[in-house]
Amino acid sequence: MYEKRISEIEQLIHNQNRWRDKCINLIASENVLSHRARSQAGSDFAHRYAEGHPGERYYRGTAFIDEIESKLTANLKVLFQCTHAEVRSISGTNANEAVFSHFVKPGDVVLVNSTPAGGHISHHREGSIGKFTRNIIDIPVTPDGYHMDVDKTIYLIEKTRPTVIVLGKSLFLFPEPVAEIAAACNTYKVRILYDAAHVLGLIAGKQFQRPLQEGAFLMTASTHKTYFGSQRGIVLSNMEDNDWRKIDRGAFPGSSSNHHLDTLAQMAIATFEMMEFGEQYAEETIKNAQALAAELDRLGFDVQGKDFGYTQTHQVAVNVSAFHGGEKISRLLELNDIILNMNMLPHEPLNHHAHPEGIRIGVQEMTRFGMGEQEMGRIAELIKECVIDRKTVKEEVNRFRSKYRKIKYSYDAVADKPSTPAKSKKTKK
Ligand code: DSN
Repeated sequence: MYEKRISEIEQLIHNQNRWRDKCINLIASENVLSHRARSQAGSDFAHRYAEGHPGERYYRGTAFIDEIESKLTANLKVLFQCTHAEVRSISGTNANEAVFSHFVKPGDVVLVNSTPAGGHISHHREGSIGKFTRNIIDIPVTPDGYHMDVDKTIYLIEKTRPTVIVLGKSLFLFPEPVAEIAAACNTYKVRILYDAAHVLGLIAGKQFQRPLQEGAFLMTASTHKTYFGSQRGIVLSNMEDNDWRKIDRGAFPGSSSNHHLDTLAQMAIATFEMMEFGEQYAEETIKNAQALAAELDRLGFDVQGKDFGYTQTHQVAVNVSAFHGGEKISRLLELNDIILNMNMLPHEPLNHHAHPEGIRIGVQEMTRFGMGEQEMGRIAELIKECVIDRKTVKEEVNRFRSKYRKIKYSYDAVADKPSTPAKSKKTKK
C-alpha cells in the first residue's frame, strides 16, 4: 500500500544526491565524508545500542564498537593534546548541553557571544544555555564587530563575576583572545568553555589557535564542519578527573541515551584522515578563504574584516545590503546552484534575523573537493555575475563543479584504483 510512497522518498534522496553534486556548496557548517567513511553508513552498528563505556556497557554484543570507540578516543587525545575526550554526544549542541547542564546553575551569570556577533543558537537565551540560567550577558566587541573587546570584557568579569564564559561562534572569522583573558578568568574563577564547532579541523590541522593550551577549561565541538565528519559532537579537556566525571554524566545519561554507533565508526575513520591530511587541508582552506575574500572585495563586494585581512578561518562574511540583503541574495544564488546561507552581521539588531544584511560563505567543502586559490577566483566571478550583473550562471556553475568531484585529503584516491582481486589465503589443511 505504501510502496509507491517509499519510492517517492527514494526519488527525493536521489534528487538531493544528484543536485548537490552539481552545486558549489558554500555552507560554512557542512562538509563531505570521504568515500571510505561514507561507505560505512548503514553497517550493522546502525541497528545497535552501547550505553556506557567500552568494557562497561549496559548491553551485550558490543565488543567491536568497544574497540572502535577506544581507538577513536585515544586518537582524539593525541590529536588535541588532552587527557579527556568524550565522543558519545551525537551533535555539537548535545555536547554543549552535556557541559552546560553541569557547569551552569540557575542564577549563574554567563558571558556569551551575541547572536549578531556570531554566537551559536545553543549559547542563546532561547537555546541550550538558557535552560540553565537566564543571566546571560553579551561579550563586548570592538567597533569592527568581529573581535572581543578584551578590556571591556575583563571589566565585565570583575563587575559581574560570571561562572562561565562561552567563546567560539558560528560567524567566526578570527581567533578568540583566550590567552588574553585567561589570567582574569583564573583570578575570578571563571571557566572558559570554547565551542570549536566551526574551527575543529583548523585546530586539528595546527593552523588556528589551540584553546586548551591557551587557557580554555574545555572545548566542545561538532565534528563535520572543518573536521572530516561524521555528524556528531565531542568534548575535550585537560580538567581534573573529578570535574570530568560531571561531563561524563552530562553526556550519558544527561543528554543522550544511545550514541549512534554507525556514525561513531565513520568518525573513527575520518579522524585517521584528519591525522594524516589535516595540516595540509587546514592550511589550504584558510588560504582559499582569504583568496575568495580578496577577490570578492576587488569585484565590488563589501567583504567584512578587511582591516584584519578578511579572515583567518574557512569563512568569509559579506554585507550584501546594497543588493537587497542576505535573504534575497542567498535565494538568488541558490537558483544558480550556489548554496550558502544568509547571516546577521555584528552591527544588526536581533529583529533582523529573517532578513539580515549579510551572507556567510565557507570554503571548506570545495577545498576538500580539491579547489585552490585559482578556483576561488572563479567562484568570486560567478557570484559577481549572478549578484551584481544579474546574469544566470547555473549552467556554468554545474560545468565548473563537474571538474571537482573526487574527495581529496582522504585515502579515496587509493580506493578509486581498480581493485585487484584478493588472493585467497592458503590455509594449512
Ligand atoms: N547553525 C550551524 C551553523 O551553520 O553555524 C551550526 O550548528
